Amino acid sequence: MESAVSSAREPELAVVAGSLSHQRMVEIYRLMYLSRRVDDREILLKRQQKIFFQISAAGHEALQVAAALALKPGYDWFFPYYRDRALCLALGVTPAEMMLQAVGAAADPASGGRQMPTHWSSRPLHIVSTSSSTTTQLLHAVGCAEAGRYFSHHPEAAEKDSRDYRAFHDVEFHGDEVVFTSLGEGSTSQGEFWEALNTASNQKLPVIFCVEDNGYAISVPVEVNTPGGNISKLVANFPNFHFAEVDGTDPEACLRAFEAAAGHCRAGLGPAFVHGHVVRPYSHAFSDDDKLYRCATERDADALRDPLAKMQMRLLREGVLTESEINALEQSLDLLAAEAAERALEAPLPTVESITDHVYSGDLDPTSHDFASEQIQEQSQGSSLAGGGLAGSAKGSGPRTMADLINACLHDEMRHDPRIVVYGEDVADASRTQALSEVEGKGGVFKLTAGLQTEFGSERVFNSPLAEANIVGRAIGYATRGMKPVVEIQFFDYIWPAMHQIRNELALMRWRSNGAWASPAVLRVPIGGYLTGGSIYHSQSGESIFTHIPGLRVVFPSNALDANGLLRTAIRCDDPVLFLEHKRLYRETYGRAPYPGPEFAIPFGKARIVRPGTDITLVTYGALVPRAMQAAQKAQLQGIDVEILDLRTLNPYDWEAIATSVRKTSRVIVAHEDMLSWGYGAEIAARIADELFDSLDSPVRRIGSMDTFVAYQPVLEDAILPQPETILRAIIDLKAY
Ligand SMILES: Cc1ncc(C[n+]2csc(CCOP(=O)(O)OP(=O)(O)O)c2C)c(N)n1
Ligand SMILES: [Mg+2]
Repeated sequence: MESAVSSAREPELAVVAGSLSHQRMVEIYRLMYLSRRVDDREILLKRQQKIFFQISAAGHEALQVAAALALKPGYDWFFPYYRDRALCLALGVTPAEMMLQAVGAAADPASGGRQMPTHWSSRPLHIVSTSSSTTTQLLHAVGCAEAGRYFSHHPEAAEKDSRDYRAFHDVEFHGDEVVFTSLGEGSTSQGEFWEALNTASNQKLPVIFCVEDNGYAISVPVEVNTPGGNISKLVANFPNFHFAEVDGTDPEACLRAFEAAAGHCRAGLGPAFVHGHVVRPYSHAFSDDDKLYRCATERDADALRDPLAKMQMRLLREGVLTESEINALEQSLDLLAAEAAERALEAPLPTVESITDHVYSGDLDPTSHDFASEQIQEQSQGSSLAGGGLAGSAKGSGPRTMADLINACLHDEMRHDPRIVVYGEDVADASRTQALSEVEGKGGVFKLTAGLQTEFGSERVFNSPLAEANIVGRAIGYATRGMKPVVEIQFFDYIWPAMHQIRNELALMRWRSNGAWASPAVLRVPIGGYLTGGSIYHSQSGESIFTHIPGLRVVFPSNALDANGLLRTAIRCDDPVLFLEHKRLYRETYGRAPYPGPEFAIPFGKARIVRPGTDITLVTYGALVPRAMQAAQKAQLQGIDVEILDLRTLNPYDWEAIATSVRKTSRVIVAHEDMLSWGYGAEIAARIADELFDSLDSPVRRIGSMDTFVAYQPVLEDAILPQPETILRAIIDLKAY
């Protein structure tokens, strides 16, 4: 964006060893003061109701400016949190750009009017879009650092490829880059804080974690969040870290701390943890009043530590600037902030028509013909199944299971695309590589990733910690750097710890950054019941919870060939995909198919007519497809001709196919394994009733499981889940209506 006011950051300044040069001190004060004045200007606008939210960096400026000055914007990477105005100013975000976000202007370069002020994003400066969610950004930082390391080990992976998502992702990397991420001390209570430290420590990643400790999380004092009241003491035993605990109101101490931290990271020694004690003179946010929960003596003591006042005193005391020089500098910065606000208030607003821009990729449409190569190809030479892949069952020609063809697709795509990494719980053949030569290998609890580590190495295929948010959060970091993480959540039943990352981060990255960033990761997730003994925690469905998330593609194949072709599209497209694999179908006789070759792809949003018919349309997917087939065959004996549509992808879904079939049959059942109430079928049924009312000869019928969880005892499981007989009864009923 052309900004009206130029960057606040001056060219690199030399640091006099041991002490700050006068020039450096003035620069630090300039940035700290400007940050405070932009906050003050925003507070004024908020009082005038010209902006709609305000949260400030007041009291944190010294720590933040020091961090920025120790690092390199556009070279290093940044995952800040909402208080980091001084950091971002010092990195090069302009006051004008900040004000454009505050008013919600179309030209707001961070989000186009979609995010609150101080929700940072800048591609040129390498500031990756962050959310309001405390702590999620730390795992993105970890994935980002892993991606940077990967590209520096495999520079060839940075090459573009016009055939897939790679065409739209420029890759930049430097061998000694550092990733910076920050959070408040209260946010260290989040599990994802510990999950991020875990991986950064274990993998010696060049991540600087900066805790800006102002002693409060809104109204909650530090000792409530942190046992003992000091986070540095709790994290001190993580291996490979460089630790620093500093007075965060002293810019010189902070600068030294960040320089040492960056040095540790750039040297490849591991991550760093900088804990700065700061103050919070402006309450938590505009809407908060800390007089309600802090006593006066405490607030007065804080006021004495205000970094801005302290730095001003230092400039005077050390003869760096005279009082009149300070006044002149401050006036020029006041003007800068005021001008930025005035211009922003005149800026055009986003159009209502633009609201749906960037929910999904506008560049690469996974429903397009480019992804249609559905004709089965002859088994090609050197096919995936000949080498690597599943042992035994996968070898030789002939029909293959869904498990085989998913595994084959992973092998093919990893050969085709060096940007793919595969990780998750137990997905490696063996974490201890010395064991690999002696053992067959695990390759996933369902063996879907078998042989991948053996063929592609431990840098591309590895086990994650047992932490689902860690898996998805890191995938987001990888994907924002242009890589393609294809990760596994071991069971759908355990996806919930990652829900925050999926709903608030993965699916939102493109929309909230107005198209600047994207995180097109693939999450492979075994789902569903009919396992006989799977019980509550290995049988859950729940796909409608995910189809209710804009920005996320949801795929649910019912047979081997579809799984192969749809997984290829999921990997090659540029949107995040939840790829649901029904565990019961992995090795079924139903739906086996020959290996279709390494280029076989199926577009999203195209249903398959599994069985043509004239009397009733049965819309379904997943494990209900074979059960619907059984029911339809029995119905045929009674003279009822059922047409079965397998949706194959749930978001997007093939409305045209549904409408065409319903217009022909005039009767429709929507059937799924998931619970009936508020399920996926409710949406489809409502739309049919709404748009196809005139074509219907009977009500729209739904089939789903009972509104309960799946029990262990098979008698109960059978009663809870829909069976072929349940479907047959509904068919007969509806025909008679
Ligand atoms: C996951 C999550 N839970 C709750 C909130 C609401 N919230 C916003 S800021 C905040 C307090 C954060 O305190 P701290 O981490 O100390 O940072 P500070 O604001 O003090 O800099 C809370 C609870 C949120 N944004 N995200
Ligand atoms: Mg705090």
